[in-house]
Amino acid sequence: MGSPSAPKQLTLLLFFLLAVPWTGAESPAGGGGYRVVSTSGNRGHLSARLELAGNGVKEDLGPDIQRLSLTARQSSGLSLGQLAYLETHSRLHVRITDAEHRRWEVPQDIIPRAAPQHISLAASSPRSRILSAATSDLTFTLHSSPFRFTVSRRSTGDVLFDSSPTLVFKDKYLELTTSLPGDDRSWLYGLGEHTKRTFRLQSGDTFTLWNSDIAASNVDLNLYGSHPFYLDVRSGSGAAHGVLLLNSNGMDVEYGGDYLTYRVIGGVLDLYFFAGPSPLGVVDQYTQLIGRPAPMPYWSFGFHQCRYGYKNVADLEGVVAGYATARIPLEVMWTDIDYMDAFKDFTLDPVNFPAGPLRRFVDQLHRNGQKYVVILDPGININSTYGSFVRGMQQDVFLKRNGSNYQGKVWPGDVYFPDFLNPRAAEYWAGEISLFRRTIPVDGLWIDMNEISNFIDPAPLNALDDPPYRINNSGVRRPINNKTVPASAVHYGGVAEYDAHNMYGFLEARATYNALLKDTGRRPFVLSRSTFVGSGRFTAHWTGDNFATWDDLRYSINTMLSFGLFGIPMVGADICGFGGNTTEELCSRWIQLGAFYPFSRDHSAIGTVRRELYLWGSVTQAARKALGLRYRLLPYLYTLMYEAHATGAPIARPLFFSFPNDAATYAVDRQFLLGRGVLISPVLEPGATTVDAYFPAGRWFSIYDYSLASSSRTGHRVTLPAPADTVNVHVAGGSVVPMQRPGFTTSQSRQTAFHLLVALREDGTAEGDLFLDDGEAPEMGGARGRWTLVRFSAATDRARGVTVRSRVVHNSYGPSRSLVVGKVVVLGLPAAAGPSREIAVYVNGVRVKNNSTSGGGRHGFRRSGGLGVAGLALPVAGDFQLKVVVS
Ligand code: MIG
Repeated sequence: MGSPSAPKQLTLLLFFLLAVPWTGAESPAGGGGYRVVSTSGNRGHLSARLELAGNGVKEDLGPDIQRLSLTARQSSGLSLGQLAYLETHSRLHVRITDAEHRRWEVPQDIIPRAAPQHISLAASSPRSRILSAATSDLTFTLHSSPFRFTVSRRSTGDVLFDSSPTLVFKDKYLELTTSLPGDDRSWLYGLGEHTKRTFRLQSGDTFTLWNSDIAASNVDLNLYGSHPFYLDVRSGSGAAHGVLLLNSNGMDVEYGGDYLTYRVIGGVLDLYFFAGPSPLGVVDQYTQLIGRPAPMPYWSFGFHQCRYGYKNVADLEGVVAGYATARIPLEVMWTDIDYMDAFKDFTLDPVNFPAGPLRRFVDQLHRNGQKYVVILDPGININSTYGSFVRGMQQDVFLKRNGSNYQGKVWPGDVYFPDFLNPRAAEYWAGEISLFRRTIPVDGLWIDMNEISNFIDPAPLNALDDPPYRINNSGVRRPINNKTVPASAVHYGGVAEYDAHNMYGFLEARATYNALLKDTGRRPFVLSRSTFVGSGRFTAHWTGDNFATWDDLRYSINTMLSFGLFGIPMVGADICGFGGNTTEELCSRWIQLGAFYPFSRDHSAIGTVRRELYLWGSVTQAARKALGLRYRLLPYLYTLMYEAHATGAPIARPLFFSFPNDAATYAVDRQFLLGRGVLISPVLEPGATTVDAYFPAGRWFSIYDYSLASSSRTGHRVTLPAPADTVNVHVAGGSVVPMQRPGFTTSQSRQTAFHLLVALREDGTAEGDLFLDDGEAPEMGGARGRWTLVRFSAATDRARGVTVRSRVVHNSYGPSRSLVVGKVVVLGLPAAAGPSREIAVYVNGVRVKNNSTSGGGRHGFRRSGGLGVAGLALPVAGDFQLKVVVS
């Protein structure tokens, strides 16, 4: 733990500072602010008392709080229970709150973290101070009169955060501004959930965080989730850092290019700075605090088919048969609210989805190696003949207002909402899920409407319903009660909905995850629409109600990449578009992109044209090819899931994650990477037959024909052919990509031999990992889990040969011992002169017979220095050395 007393090499340097004037942009607030009246500190920890300076500001928003406390501390960012000790201190925590009264904060139970330190009253006189651990790259500087603080990066001298003296701290309004170096020097990403035209945050935008059932087809409005976290990349140094405001209250975050202003309607200013300096480092440090992404079952990486409006069991059966006939992989069949009896959770429509036929359908899916997922909404219909309602009343689990259960309206009519802050509600929910699973053994659950969505606008009851500062809800400063439960509703423990609102989806996801875990004993799969900081520990996410438009196809990349930053790597958008009538061409291009969403699901709205992938010839063709490639890449994708779970690394990543020093990658949001080195360059415009792709420095090989698409010392743009049936996918030099053969289901694919695609970088080397486990054990990796991790590496030698090595790092997954590598393809050898060269293959030093090819074969193979060795049977869970000599 990074407690201030533990690490020996921590040194706190205290300096007197000259008062440095704030250099940031003029804050819109003007005036106001605080001054430091006392400070104290010890190693790695600093406290200060602040007092209101002057007469206060913005009186219409309420009186200013007179006395504040500030604490700042450095830590290694290790989570509780971790034994390892980090040499570098990557996290800085700055907390400002009322010195005399407790205020609402995100509960420890939601984001476990070190308790705030008590402030010693025997403090020294006010002075400006620097908090700087010798091993940290982050330096905190406190300026006393007027109070402000800066966070700098020691190694580059960059000022990362520079607070304006115009801090405002009232009961229901907090305002904090930082200056930033400006558009071209500081690139910000994150602050969601919003649909954005670009992945990068645009100066002039305000990001409102207040969970809302607003369709994702709306650009720049507050949507379903709240993630007050941003990643900031400085183009001068290529260094990245992250900033989290850990606060669950509604807020507007205004980004002006050279400043960022938080306007928050409650809670405390609880800021965490993550030092990076690599983008992967930032996400690692961030997810150490908020929790690592939950492992997802292997099957959830298969293709999913859903629709709002499936009519009956026969309709579902027809869709499953349609995929089988068209030979398009289908892993998971879904059902929306249509299956319920009058939209009541845990019931079945007795006419269209009766228990017997539905159960037989699900059993058949399971025999096919396929899975079944259904939707749940939080609202429980008020109806004394409805078991789930009766039990909920008996157990008293519902959200209250004014002393009785709060009554809202959703699909089933009048409803009460389980109060997931109440531990009894989680038990109740688990009981209902378990009962339902006895009838229909669903494999996962989809939780929708959990913002909470309400079809009525609750009238204000007290001041919480109409706070003095109106956040920009829905883009037009709608009241915070708009289409949700009232802010004056009361949760377990007396917590106001005003404070807890943004956490409801998190809490429901946690309850649902725990319910599935308990009932099945297997790794849960939960898909939640609403999310908060840390939701990735329990759930996947889809981007909500997009529209079948080319714009929404494009914007889906921005949201997907943002959720990777938020620690929710299992994310995807509704393929072919949810609302509106899709077209054959749009659907084709959408499956070509969507086949590479970490979570790949086709979904559509009731009353729109059907869009199952077998319905149009060209879509079928595009789907077979793109999903075929996805399934070949399953071992790679699943290994990325392991990496995400172990380190927080997103599965789908922006290009700058692999190329942080190439400033030309910072604006790229029409392409993305899977992991470090698989580049997806989809078509995003109608009528296009080419795609304009950016290739960072190094070698890039086509994954289809192994041709070298780009090889350069600097990044550059290349126009690639993009015929209707093909999505461009390239592998970066330096990657070893483990693949298998495609199948109709992931379990079929998992039976096949591995194929290693070894793409050498210029110096003739490459590396890559392969993670294996049974795909459904609750734990992924870890001390008690059964898993195998193999590290592959390749290097060329002077004798025109190449050696591919595997090293088994961990090996407790028994079945991995019977799996073999059947084929190795190496790209990027010095070009072979002719197709008929002599090739000798040695396995662990012994020459073996095999089918090998150099040059010839596929188009482009020879020119890219390709060499293939097939007919191998190298046990994947044993170290091996494969040497190929070309003479
Ligand atoms: O009021 O369950 O975003 O995916 O199909 C609409 C019906 C409720 C919204 C979800 C969408 C789902 C739909 N739901």
